[in-house]
Amino acid sequence: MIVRTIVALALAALAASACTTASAAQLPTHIAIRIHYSHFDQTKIDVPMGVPVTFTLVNDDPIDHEWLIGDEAFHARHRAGTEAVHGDRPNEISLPPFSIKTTTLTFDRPGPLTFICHFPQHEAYGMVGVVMVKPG
Ligand SMILES: [Cu+2]
Repeated sequence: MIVRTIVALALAALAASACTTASAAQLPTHIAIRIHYSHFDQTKIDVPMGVPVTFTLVNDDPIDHEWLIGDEAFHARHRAGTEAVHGDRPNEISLPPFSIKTTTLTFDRPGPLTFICHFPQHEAYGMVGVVMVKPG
């Protein structure tokens, strides 16, 4: 009888957790992305809309990379190389070898954005990830 009660409690706990969907308020606002062997260690990240989200970008490679986040039109400009050299824009981060940089962005629209390293061949090699902005 005791065992049956414990099983019932465990099932109830499982059902309760399964019903809990992550609201935007519960999503992380501090995210670390590590680059190693020319890959991002996370490629699908959910973030909340309308609040500052801080990204810590760690380049563990002996070569340069970059972390550029935006929509398709933004990436099309970077692929074509018509965008100016990256300055201090918070969505365009240059990452020298073995560097760590932090940037904070507030996303004001829901939906997916892509982060890509636009160094030659890096996108094709797989340096691509998606940030999904979730409304609150
Ligand atoms: Cu790269």
